[in-house]
Amino acid sequence: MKIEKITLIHLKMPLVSHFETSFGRIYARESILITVYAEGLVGYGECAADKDPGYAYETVGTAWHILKDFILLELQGQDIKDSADYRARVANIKGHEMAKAGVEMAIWDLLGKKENKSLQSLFGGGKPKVAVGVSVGLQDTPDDLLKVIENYLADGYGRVKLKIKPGRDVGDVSAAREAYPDLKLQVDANSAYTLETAKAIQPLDDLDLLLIEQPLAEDDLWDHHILQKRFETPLCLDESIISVRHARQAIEMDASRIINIKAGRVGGLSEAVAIHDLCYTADIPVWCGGMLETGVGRAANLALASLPNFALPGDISATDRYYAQDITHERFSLNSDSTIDVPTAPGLGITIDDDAVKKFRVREFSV
Ligand code: OSB
Ligand code: MG
Repeated sequence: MKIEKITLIHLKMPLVSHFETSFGRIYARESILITVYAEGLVGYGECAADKDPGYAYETVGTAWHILKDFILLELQGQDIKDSADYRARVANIKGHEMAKAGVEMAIWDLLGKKENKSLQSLFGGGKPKVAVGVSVGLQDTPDDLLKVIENYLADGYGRVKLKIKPGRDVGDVSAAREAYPDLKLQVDANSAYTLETAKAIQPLDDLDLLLIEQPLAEDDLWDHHILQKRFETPLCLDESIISVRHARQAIEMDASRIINIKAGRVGGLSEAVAIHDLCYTADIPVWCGGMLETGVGRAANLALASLPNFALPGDISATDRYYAQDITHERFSLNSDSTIDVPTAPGLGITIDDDAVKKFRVREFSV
């Protein structure tokens, strides 16, 4: 596909409610919408990097720089065959997986449109709908937390993930478990602990949790292995897994008995599918993580999560949970069985609301 033009649009979209994790609170989500024009077709991608380097070192600012000054220059006027071809062309750029993944998503969207196939069918995913849950941010008090959970359960979510941090862990999670003895519950620390401070969360092991996500630092694979020996509850890595290689090493080390897959974090959908395949062979269940995506990234997550080894509910909630107004015409809604339908139209299966993009646009760049 001969690339004719690429546009970057930095967006800032208000969230319906603030989202707080161990690394901070946000009221709006910033991201980059990438539009690639080729052969009369238009492909869309979303760069998952956030405004601040709290979850990962990448930010909207670093991604903008890497896209504008490196990745786009590699692609301008080039004939790109597919995702593998694209990845080969950006292989000499170290790191910056979220920047790379944003463009790769647009290439998948173009490929699907060209071949008249949905992303789901290009990936070989079978499920018409995928099981989803909701990721609940830190609240001001345990009472507020119970109220928020109650509302999400009323919406129909069948699985809840609670964000934790030192001092806001065993108390909050015990309160939730006491109120909802049968709830599918899991926690995410976003790397807020060390082997030493993680002694405080040992009681979580008795709360019947599905998993404990990323308790230690992203570069602490070995310490996760040591921590796993203290827990019956499976540890699940998010930030630490940035490639198939990391996934293999974490599995061999028994540092991660379940893996959270996010295409943005691992450099794109192809790498995400490869991690899925590796875990399938290794008998390690996976689930699809989320990054408060717009409808663009949400559509990609749904296609990815339709692969067979996505055995646990994903952090892919309905559009309403995040945005009163989204940049896609399509809004994703929750079915009564805590699932969301996988898009079936060609490519990502979404269309862009240009007025919404204009409204949320911070800056724009084209080559
Ligand atoms: O760690 O999974 C995470 C959001 C932004 C950055 C990191 C994470 C998250 C979430 C929200 O937990 C998941 C979602 O609903 O999109
Ligand atoms: Mg996480």
